Amino acid sequence: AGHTDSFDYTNYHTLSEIYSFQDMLVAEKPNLVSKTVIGESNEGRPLNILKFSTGGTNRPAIWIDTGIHSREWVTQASGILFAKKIVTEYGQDPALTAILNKMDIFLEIVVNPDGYQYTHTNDRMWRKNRKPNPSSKCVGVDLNRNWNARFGGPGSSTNPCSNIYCGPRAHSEPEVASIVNFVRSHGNIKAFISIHSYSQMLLYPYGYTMTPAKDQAELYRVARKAVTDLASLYGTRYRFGSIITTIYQSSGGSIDWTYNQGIKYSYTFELRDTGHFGFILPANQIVPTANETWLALKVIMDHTFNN
Ligand code: ING
Ligand code: ZN
Repeated sequence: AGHTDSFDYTNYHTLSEIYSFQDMLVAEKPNLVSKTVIGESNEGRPLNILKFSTGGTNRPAIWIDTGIHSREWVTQASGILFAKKIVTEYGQDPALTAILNKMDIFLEIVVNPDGYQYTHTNDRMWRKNRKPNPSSKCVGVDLNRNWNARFGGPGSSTNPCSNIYCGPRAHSEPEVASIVNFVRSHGNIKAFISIHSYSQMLLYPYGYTMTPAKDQAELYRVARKAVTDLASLYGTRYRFGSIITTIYQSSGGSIDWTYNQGIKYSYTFELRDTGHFGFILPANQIVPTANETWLALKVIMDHTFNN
């Protein structure tokens, strides 16, 4: 077994390499990081989350997930870097230290492990999970259309062959249901941040309706500060706003569900780029992407901590 100091953060990694990274980090910092298996995927793979905590019981928490869509490789790669940054910055960075002295951070780096494996072995552009659909030759459910937030509505499809197929019913997929159960049973999650690529956007609810979220003014202000800090590092420009007005209408998405559960700071990122490389972002952009995104995440985490 290696050490996370010598992990190659500048390249994309296989699923088993990501699993061993997680175990290395836990072994190195057992007082700060632990791993919980919240369920298993359709094909039986573990759904791991990392918990960063300095103590307490059921502290207010921040949730971050990457890789709900398997082909968005810069997100899982950035998730690895966020995990490493949390352990190196704790005790060094005053803002993060203050946050972790009062709150926990949960990070699910590979929400869709079956899809991720499939992007390495069969189809680099695979988005959905790998659930066989009865009565169809097409495989997979879009895990970001499977949530109980106008499930099956506009911006999703009931056709199993579609890349935005919502699945047979809300929370039908174990990759989604395990997060739903976790969020419900935890009961004290204050921010829920789900990370996609690509488009360079920071989005907040709603995706299914033009009706503004009741906290829209605050969500807007925090997003503006987050994208400003993000751009301060390398000049990367992000658009921001509600999902429906900024990217497209979409029903059954995760942050619409978490927002309706009362998690006010529900955000989605669309990381680099704006389409030149798209999902096939060159590996030399992993570290800068994670670095700039981390600044935006800290704005959202800091605001959550102070409110
Ligand atoms: N984009 C997201 C998608 O699932 C999105 C956009 C975000 C929709 C949040 C709904 C809620 O289509 C990508 N790149 O997958
Ligand atoms: Zn996505």
